[in-house]
Amino acid sequence: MKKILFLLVCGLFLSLNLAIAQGKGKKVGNQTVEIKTSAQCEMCEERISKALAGQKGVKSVKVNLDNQIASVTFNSNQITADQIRAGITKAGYDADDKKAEKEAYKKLPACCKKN
Ligand SMILES: [Cu+2]
Repeated sequence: MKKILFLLVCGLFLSLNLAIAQGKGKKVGNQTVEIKTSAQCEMCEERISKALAGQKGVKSVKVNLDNQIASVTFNSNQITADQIRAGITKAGYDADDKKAEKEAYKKLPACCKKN
């Protein structure tokens, strides 16, 4: 009986370790994050793309103007999703719950400001 219990505990421990290892594995490498922005037009799209393309670790940026979602693929070893959001706010746009930096927002052309 004790032997069975011991094996059971061992098995549980092993699968737990495996799950943790897999979780860690997922964090490494390229990831895509979807960020809700306040982009209004193609100029906004370009501005956000340029701002993010200049950040180390950012692989690609796509801004969907229909829903204002920026899909950003990045290397999580080099940059975090929060750093990407910060890059968007620095360009003058909202990024999820983070508000655009006021100074950058003021510099945007009138057509790019929020209605
Ligand atoms: Cu615009």
